[in-house]
Amino acid sequence: MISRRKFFSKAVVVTGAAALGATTRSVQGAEPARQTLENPEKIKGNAQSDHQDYPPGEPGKDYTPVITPNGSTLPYKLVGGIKVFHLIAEEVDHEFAPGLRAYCWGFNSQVHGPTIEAVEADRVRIYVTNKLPENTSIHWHGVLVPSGMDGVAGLSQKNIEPGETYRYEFRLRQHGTYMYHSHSDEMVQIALGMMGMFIIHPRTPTGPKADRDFVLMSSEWRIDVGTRRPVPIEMTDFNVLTFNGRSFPGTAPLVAKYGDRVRIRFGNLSPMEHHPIHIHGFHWKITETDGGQIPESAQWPETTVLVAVGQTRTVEFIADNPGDWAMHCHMTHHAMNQMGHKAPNLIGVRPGKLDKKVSKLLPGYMAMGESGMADMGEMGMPVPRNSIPMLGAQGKHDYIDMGGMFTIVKVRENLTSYDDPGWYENPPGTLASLASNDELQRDLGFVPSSEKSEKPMENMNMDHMKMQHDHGG
Ligand SMILES: [Cu+2]
Repeated sequence: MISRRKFFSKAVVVTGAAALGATTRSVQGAEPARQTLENPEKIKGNAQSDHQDYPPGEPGKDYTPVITPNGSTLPYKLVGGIKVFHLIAEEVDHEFAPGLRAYCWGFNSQVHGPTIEAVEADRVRIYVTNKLPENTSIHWHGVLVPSGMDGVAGLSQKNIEPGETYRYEFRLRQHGTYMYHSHSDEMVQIALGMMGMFIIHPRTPTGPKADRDFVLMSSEWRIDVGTRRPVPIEMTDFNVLTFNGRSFPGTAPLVAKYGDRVRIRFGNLSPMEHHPIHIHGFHWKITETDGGQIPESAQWPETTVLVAVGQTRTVEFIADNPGDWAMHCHMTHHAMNQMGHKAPNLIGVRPGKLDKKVSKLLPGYMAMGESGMADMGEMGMPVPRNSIPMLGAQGKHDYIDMGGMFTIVKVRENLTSYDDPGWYENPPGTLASLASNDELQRDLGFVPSSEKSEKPMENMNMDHMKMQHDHGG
């Protein structure tokens, strides 16, 4: 992109020219007056370049399409060189993971809505049909559009009433990772799922091409155990955490071939919380924010990227480490499934015969977590209908007691397709395993027992502490 200063100095010239042409155009209703100022890239070297149109970007030729795990890309139709999309806002009976469904609001029978994908300088026309029982409107989050296309109900446009279809139309003057969401009764409509991702590929790509280009949108929900409708007035205590509207084990794995350059575009439209997304097995670089590309020299290596509410962050890494790798929000309550959050803490408590006594009053009662809670999902504890408290999944080696905003990155050599390749076969000598007594005797000089250590303070430097006391007194 040309620098902002350069752009504005040229823009002054352009504005003069635009003002002359503006009257005719706005009378025709075809172009808003500011249209000439769109797409600073195009203005490069030619201030009169508004008519220098690019042909609509073609998938496979101008860009490699993105992959939305558990989701899809919104199809378009070309009409007179304009990409025409149609979003239908409607109620969706949505499955978060096997065992949990709820009536959400989404688009085109999906939660979240399908990913919109286009190319910089494309002209897009997006129809939005409202099949909800209340008003709505759509905001193109991070996309530079004329004010009247910004979708804030009341401020930028009229509400879209139930049954109505509105037309949004603008030229894409930037590239990067953006989002769309309802901007009418936001608290309810965002809590019920009305959002999606909006990807704009560069017209002239710079930097290495991604072999795998994934899109993951984070969100959070409050669904009380046994109910079928997310609670829109929840302010703090969310109990279902999702990537692309799914909780583990409902999340599809991200599959890559050994050596692939993997790009992941994260977006977060949770009502309230930021998510530090952590990957195992790799360091990634943050290559883009929702404000644009980061120059290579300034790209920041990390293993955890914080994606705040309303932000997008794009990361890239080379899949040079074969295996099954966890990728998840690192807030522990965001990588687990539905809990009441009101269970008493029984870790280390010996309930004795309490279980039996209580179960006379409450059939099916089971005290939780004397030695932790990891086994609750595995035991298949009886749970209310339509709920997934403590649900995890059987993994290759044991039960995986994770849930929520958790997924698996699967990297393999010799892949013939990107279908789920199953569990990773660990090469000999690369799997953590039970230590033998011989090994322990050889390396530690003794075999640790499971008995509680008798003198836990033994190794602490007590003299040092005592000295401090003496001086202090
Ligand atoms: Cu989180």
